[in-house]
Amino acid sequence: SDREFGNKFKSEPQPNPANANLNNRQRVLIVDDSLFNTKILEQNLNKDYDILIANSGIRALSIVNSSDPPDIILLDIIMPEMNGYEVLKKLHQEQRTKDIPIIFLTSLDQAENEEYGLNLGAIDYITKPFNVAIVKAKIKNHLATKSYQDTLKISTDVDQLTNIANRRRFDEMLSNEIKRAKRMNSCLSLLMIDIDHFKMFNDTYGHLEGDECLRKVAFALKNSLKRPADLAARWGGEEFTCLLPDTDEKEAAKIADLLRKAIINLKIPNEFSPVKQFVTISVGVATSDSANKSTYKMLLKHADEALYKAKASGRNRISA
Ligand code: GH3
Ligand code: MG
Ligand code: MG
Ligand code: MG
Repeated sequence: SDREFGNKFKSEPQPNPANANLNNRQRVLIVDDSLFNTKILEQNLNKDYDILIANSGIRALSIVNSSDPPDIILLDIIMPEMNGYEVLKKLHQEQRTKDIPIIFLTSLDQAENEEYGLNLGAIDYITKPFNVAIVKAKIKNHLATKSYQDTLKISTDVDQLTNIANRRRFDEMLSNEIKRAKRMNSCLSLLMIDIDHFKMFNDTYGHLEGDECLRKVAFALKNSLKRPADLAARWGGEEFTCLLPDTDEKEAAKIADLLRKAIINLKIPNEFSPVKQFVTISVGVATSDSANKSTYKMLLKHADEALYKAKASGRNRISA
């Protein structure tokens, strides 16, 4: 129940994205140039879903791109300016919108139209005149599949304990960003972050407090990164990484120091720590600059070595 969910994640500053939709109604976008059709559909669906309406393909694209994408789209085909096939193609070109299930709802009742629509990637194809009960049942089934897929996607990309990106997600992003940095001739920085004397923290306060500390640190790291392209991830254990595209070493060192301060400012007691009375981190900085390109392995190795230096020279500091 919601109550259990609330207790389990009580200390969690943000809801688990896997469950984020529990209280929110799913959103259905209806795209049809006929006001009569949109009205009928809206009246029959608005008890169960939040309804968005677009009376043209262009309008549909602007709705999808200006807010959170809907969970499913009912899409007419024959419309002025841009037909439904074109709308689907555009949505499938973008990472952000390519997984929204689309059901064609159309008066084109020829087999070749249906075959074409399904081959373009529509999840279903319903011809007009439609039976409202069947449309409803199909939407319900497709939405169930979609939310199952969303849950799976989150569990492959998100670390269970801390709710930030996991190692798999980080590896994927790092490979992409290395390619992009080469293509664009830009810098790419990577931070390797390790909590200082965390074994002592666990020994003093117990593993449950340890887990709580990891969640707080993860949340603070993620929140301290201000640009949407930056990524904070849990590398494993008490180690975290940040990926900073288009960031040179000087700038990366600045960000690393901001993160270091953000963690001290959490004021999580670690009273026997030789470093400070609070939980602290050490950070290793590695940069692949536009002149001196690095590979995946080189960046990680450099960041690791820098982290080791930060540890050896006293902890609660950054090193490049
Ligand atoms: P250093 O300053 O050199 O990094 O010392 P440290 O004690 O942090 O390093 P060490 O690698 O010896 O200890 C890491 C500790 O992190 C040991 C392990 O029990 C703890 N740890 C790793 N993963 C988790 C976790 O998921 N939850 C909790 N509570 N502790 C964890
Ligand atoms: Mg039409
Ligand atoms: Mg460690
Ligand atoms: Mg450590």
